[in-house]
Amino acid sequence: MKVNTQLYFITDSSNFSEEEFLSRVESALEGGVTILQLREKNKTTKEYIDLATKVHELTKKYGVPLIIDDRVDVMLAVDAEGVHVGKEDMPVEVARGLIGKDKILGATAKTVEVAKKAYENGADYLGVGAIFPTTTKVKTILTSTKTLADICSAVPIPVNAIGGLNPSNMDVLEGIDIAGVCAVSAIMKAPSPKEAAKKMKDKFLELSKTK
Ligand code: TZP
Ligand code: MG
Repeated sequence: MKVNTQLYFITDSSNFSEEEFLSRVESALEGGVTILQLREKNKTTKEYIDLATKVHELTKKYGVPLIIDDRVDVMLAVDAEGVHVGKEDMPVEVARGLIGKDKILGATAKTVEVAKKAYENGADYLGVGAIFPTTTKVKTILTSTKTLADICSAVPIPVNAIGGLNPSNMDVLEGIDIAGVCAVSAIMKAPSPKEAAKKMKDKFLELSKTK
């Protein structure tokens, strides 16, 4: 499945009321997010499905694919466009078998070897990082821009950079053949998610021109 990952927004609902969270999600969508991942670590299955249903209403309004982090069951329950799996989640080939060929499957990769395997096993895109230290709650290690570039050369699918990225530090990505950038905090916690999303997308597009 071909997918536009130029501006990949990953949500984090912690510390927001549901109303504030949904309004921030919509603001980010107005700012030009091209793909959106709902990432919830502390919700019951019912709560995850309820929130995913509401977020899906918004993403559909903006024609943006909704990816569910980790949970194939939640993705199937709300008929979201895809699912993203990390190292400790369901293996890529198992997820692909469950979701079928028409859904989007994303995977995390921190080495060329893992990236190639994920591609061979059915991943449609890869997230690579953390490029910078992150304040978002996640088990991750730093990934060098050299590894990021090597992964881009090793697989034919879109590769996105992730981790601590914001428009003022994205210059380190210049010249690397990424398909897009991912962000949680830079958009989620911004005074205006719409403006933050716009700036991040503009910066990515400016960097892509120099390739
Ligand atoms: N995987 C690697 S870093 C990260 C994930 C989910 C979090 C990125 O969040 P932020 O706030 O954009 O640094
Ligand atoms: Mg995960």
